[in-house]
Amino acid sequence: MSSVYVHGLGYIGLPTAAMLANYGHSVAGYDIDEKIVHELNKGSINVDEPGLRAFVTEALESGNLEVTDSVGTSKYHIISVPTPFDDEAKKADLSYIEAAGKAIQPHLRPGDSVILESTVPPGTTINTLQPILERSGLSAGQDFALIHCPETVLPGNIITELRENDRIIGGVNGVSTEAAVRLYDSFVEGEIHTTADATTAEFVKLIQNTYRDTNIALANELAKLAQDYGVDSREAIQLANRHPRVEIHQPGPGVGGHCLPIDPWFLGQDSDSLELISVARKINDGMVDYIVNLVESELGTLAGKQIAILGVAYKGNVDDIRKSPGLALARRFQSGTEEAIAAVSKDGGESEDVHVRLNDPHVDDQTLNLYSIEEATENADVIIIATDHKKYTQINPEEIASRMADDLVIDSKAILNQAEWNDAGLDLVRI
Ligand code: SAJ
Repeated sequence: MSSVYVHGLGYIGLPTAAMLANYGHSVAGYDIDEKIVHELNKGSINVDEPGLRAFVTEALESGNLEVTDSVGTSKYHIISVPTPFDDEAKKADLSYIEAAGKAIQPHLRPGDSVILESTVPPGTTINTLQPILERSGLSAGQDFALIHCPETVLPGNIITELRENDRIIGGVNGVSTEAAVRLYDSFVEGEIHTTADATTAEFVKLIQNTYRDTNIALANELAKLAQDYGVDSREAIQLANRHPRVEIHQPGPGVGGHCLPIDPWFLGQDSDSLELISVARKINDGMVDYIVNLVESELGTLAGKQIAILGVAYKGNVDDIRKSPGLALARRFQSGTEEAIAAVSKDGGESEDVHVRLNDPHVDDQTLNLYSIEEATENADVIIIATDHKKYTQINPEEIASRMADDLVIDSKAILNQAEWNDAGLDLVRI
């Protein structure tokens, strides 16, 4: 069994470090954030993911996983640090990868392997990481192995997917690829696929998420078309998907998280060929406006209305609020639509604020003013389901109906039972 350093103990690095340790490797988990290291050493886990606490505890208690605030020598170095996105410039911030490379470089020895798992624009492994590591005087592919092996796990199902998903491994040469295959082979139960170079592996990761984002944009456009024709988009998509070669995704309030809304831009960062993909991004981001306009047309005006948004996590049953459609909706409502403001000014009245109350049973974020479901829906003119949390399917529509000031419910994730909510006297509109 090998010694492995995992650089970055977030959503991917922490479960990866624990997985390797639980498969017998001697693992050092390193993070630049001393608080994370300190808390982990006390047994407190910084990532909310089903089963992860027990999994990490097992790794720590076995003695195979050590969490440390310094970098040392190791046969393998896995880099799983964030690649933040500069929204204005539409560019990846590679500073964490550069910092990881600089931290590894003085400890690099002949025969070692460096594996980049972070999602990056094509070419990052050879153009950004390789030159930094080669400052050691060692040559990538000759003296040390350099590989890109993208992570593909779904938040909410990380431990299972780490083990069961196929992996794509692209080294800077065959020797590099083989070195990484030996490590991943020790715990991956899915198939391991190799590519001739690191850039292909980077590209593959990005097109997986881009496929999903673009497909969701298609679903969102179809949902709007369906509404124009009085068709239930969910039923139509379900029926269309009965065809053996059709797999349309689900419409919703937009695409959140740190992957799907960002990776398409990484793909286009050093190319002029992004067309369909950037339009898809616009369609998905535009779902927030679509919902605001829908609510406004149903209620007549937004002025003075009370709006309950259920769900600020970017997707169901997780606590992650990065690029949350629910929060984007709240911001959009609070800024008011131009039409609403114009209508109010035309009447000569004062612009009345829109009141938004947020609820999310999975999110515990001190920066957000969150309400219980009861508080959020009290006197609400409209309820918007923005996240498909399982808990929302258990809400009693009768109770909700007795609390609301009006009867509009927008179910943007199609999780509520249409008949039951209509029977409770509520006007349920699905996206
Ligand atoms: N969404 C829809 N309609 C759908 C599916 C998803 O609107 O039919 C929305 C979700 O509500 C959410 C967003 O898309 O707001 C993203 O959710 P997701 O579950 O599609 O994906 P992520 O971001 O949680 O994880 C993705 C996964 N990629 C793919 O499925 C191709 C995961 O496997 C990757 O490892 C992860 O990105 C990553 O780290 O890149």
